[in-house]
Amino acid sequence: MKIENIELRHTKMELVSPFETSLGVELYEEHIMVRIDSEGLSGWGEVVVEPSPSYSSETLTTAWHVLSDFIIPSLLGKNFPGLQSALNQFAWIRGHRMARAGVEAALADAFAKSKGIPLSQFLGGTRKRVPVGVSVGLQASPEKLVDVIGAYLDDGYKRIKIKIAPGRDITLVQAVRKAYPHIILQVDANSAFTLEDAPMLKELDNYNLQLIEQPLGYDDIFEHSILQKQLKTAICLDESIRNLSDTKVALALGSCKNINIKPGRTGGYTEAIKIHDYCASMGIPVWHGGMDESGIARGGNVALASLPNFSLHGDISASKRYYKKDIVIPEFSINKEDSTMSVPDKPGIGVDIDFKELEKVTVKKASFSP
Ligand code: OSB
Ligand code: MG
Repeated sequence: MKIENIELRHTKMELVSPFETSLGVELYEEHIMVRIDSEGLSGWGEVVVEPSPSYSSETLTTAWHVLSDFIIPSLLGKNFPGLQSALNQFAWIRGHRMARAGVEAALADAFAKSKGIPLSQFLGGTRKRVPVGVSVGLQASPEKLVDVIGAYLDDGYKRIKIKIAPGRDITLVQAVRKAYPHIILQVDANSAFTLEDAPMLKELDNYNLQLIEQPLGYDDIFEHSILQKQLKTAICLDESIRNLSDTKVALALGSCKNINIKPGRTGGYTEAIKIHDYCASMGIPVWHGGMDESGIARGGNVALASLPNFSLHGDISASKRYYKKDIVIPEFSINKEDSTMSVPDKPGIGVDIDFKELEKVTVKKASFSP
């Protein structure tokens, strides 16, 4: 496949409601869309970075820089027999995993389309539907949180994740459990706590949570192993797991019992699949995380989540849970009867780009040719 042209778009899409976590409040999602043109087709990817280095150390500006000055020049005008040979061109770059993942996504979409197969099949996926849930941000009050969750349950989501933060932890879990004693419930702290909070975290054992996501430091693995020994509830790592090596350390130390896999965080599908496969070999279930993506990345997420060990419900929700209007056709929706999302069966990411809508949300555009 010959890489003829690459286009970057900085996009800004308004969320249907503010998304608050222990890291701050988001009103908009600003990501970078990557389009790779090759032999009459286009592959699409999304760099799931944020404007500020809060969830990850990358920013919109660092990603734009690394893409335009290093990754894109390494690919332009070259001909690649397969995905790995293209990835090898920029494998020397350290870090910048979200930037790399957006390009790997666009390349994988292009290769799958050139073969005429769905991305799911290209990545080794085996399922037609993947179990999904919803990630609910911090709300103004516990009562409001209960109401917001009620609306998502009505929409068909059978797994609810709530964000917690210091001072907004046990009280929220108590309120939600009282209102909904039997739902699959899990919490995500985004690294807001320390080992000094162990007594409160131990109390969470009383609420039948599916898991506690990333309670401690964003780059910690060791202290999570100390905490996990004190808890009955499974710890799930998100931020701490960048690659297969981190996964091996975390499982060897007993730092977690589940892993949230996001291709943006791991530097792309290839590393994500290595983590998935290793976890499968160790009997550790994984699930697919989310970064409030547009439909472009969502198509990739659903495809990746169709691999067999993504057995827990993912943070993969319908387009309308995030945006009034998505930039793909058709938009993503869920199957209410079983809280799943259907894996598209058209070639590549399996959805078309809504160019009119994409143009509306584009803040800045750049085109690169050999
Ligand atoms: O920690 O899982 C997280 C969104 C942005 C950054 C980090 C996280 C999240 C979410 C949203 O929880 C998941 C989604 O896309 O629905
Ligand atoms: Mg998380």
